[in-house]
Amino acid sequence: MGFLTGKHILITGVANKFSIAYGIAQAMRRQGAELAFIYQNNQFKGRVEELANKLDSKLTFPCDVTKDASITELFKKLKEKWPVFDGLVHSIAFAPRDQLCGDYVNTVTREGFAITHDISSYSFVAMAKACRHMLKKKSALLTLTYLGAERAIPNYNVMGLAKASLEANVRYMANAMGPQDIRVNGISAGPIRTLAASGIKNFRKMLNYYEVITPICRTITLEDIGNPAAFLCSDLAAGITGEILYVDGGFSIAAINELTLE
Ligand code: 0WD
Repeated sequence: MGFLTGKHILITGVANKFSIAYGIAQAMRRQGAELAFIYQNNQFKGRVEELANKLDSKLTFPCDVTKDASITELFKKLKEKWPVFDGLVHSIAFAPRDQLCGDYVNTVTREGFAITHDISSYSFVAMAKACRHMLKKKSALLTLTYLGAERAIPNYNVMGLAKASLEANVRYMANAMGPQDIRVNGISAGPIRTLAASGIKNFRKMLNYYEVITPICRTITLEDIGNPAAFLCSDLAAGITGEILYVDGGFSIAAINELTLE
């Protein structure tokens, strides 16, 4: 018996075994959750089915979050298997590659701004809106954000603005859905080498710096994120909503440490 036994949770954002969403799904399964997954398009279908199987799930559905019709179709199909369910993990972000390098002011475009905000922030509330009627009492929604929402980080650029919007989304959604006994939270994760991260210029150098400056003197693992994600979606976290939980080894609270002085 784990603390998610009896909970049915939909996982988005699994691209491969390195995805944060897969680390979260593994942790949730360890705690007894039943899982369903989405894949963005046929390119990801086989891989997501394989990973879902490893976590004892046969439920995988296509969904492109840029399209309302695709979101509606997802929940129509899910409803045939799960008439009601207990939560959603939103682990989706996208910015055109040319937006993720160089001088922010020179590189940002109206189109790049719109796409990045649409996929990385609006999609969270779009999914909540579409499945609200299927969510049981004590459900929990969770998204993934990054420190670039609050601090200017080189090359993160317009994605930082989208993450700031996503964090505000968490607070407004928590306020709107709280009376329905649904909680909404975010995890601000330290950097992890994934497919999405590979689009950010100098990401590897950032990881090296991270190991030096972080209080726990190492980078974050998928398991480090998965366990608190499982907790936030469980009834153990019944009093927590509208919160951004930092799972970054303490990076965001540190300014300088002994190693940087050597
Ligand atoms: O260092 C990192 N990796 C951090 C990631 C630090 C802090 C936060 N995050 C966030 C990301 O911004 C994102 O919100 O965690 C979330 C998950 O990111 P990830 O696990 O790093 O990346 P990845 O394994 O690539 O999964 C994101 C997936 C997509 O993959 P690609 O790389 O192909 O864009 O989101 C999905 C897709 O599978 N996705 C979509 N799903 C449905 N419809 C869509 C879409 N339109 N676009 C992207």
